[in-house]
Amino acid sequence: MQRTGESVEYRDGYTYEEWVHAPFLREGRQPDIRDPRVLAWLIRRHGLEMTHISHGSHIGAIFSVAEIMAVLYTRVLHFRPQDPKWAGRDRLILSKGHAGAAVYAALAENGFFPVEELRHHYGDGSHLSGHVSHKGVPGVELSTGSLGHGLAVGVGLALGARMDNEDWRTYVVLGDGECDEGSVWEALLEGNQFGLDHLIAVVDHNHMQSLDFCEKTLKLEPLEKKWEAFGWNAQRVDGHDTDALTRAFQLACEHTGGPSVIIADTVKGKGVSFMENDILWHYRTPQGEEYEAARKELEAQRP
Ligand SMILES: Cc1ncc(C[n+]2csc(CCOP(=O)(O)OP(=O)(O)O)c2C)c(N)n1
Repeated sequence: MQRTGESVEYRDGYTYEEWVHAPFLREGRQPDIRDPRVLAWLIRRHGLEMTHISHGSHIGAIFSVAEIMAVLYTRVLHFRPQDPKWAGRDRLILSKGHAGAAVYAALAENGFFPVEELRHHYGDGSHLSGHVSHKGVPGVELSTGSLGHGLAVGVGLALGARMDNEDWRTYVVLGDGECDEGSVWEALLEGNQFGLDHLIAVVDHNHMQSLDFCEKTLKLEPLEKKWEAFGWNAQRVDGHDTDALTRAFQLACEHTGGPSVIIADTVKGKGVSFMENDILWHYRTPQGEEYEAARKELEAQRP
């Protein structure tokens, strides 16, 4: 990382980390990041603050994937923050790379780099680019942002692990609009052909893409049946239910003989009433009264 993550005042006498953690600190406790509901809340709260500071986009996409990322980082992935390149780690690719703030937040909260770094997201001199980047950011496996490539890389990683008799798994998180890309379906064919049972995909199925609903753009339903037809073991779950997601990952890990997908039904903008299911919040940045209203709503929901 280029910056040092120095603790300086950010707002109202708080450092950036204290400002985001404030609802917990006011109660005399620290957030328990091993609880997926707490980590999901932190991902949303950082996502709001980071897009607010940077005037960045994609808050709706960050909010829809929060529980998926939180369950991965609390219940599923094997990783070592002090040894990010540990050979036995599971590999995670966020193929919908525009939601990179969700990964950065999860990594910082888990100690891969200082939480204070998050305030420089999208800023000059920071490695925390808007679309997720592995350059200079410990814990990120692959830079993404051009949609449709993550699953093919995931196939290659899973195949390589198999050839090396390695036991780690590869996880790839895609958007549903991203599934419009033909390259996704080529990767599905390959994952099936090679019988990659250590490859698990998750589709953040928020039913929206950048400018409209998926079904009004390019019809995807019945999505799990399409993945099944391509030979994948498919499950469909509530993508905001951390217990349901945990169980789905367990079942996917137990499946042998071929790859698995979890189609996670989610809500774009989940967590802030006026952002939910409103396509405006794909690109709109939270500022002024909208930022304050969103912050109050999130703070009222802290677990
Ligand atoms: C190859 C490519 N084409 C277009 C874009 C522009 N783009 C950025 S986000 C987005 C919508 C993605 O929708 P979805 O995969 O459903 O993700 P969501 O934001 O809904 O989570 C598009 C089209 C891109 N990043 N890459």
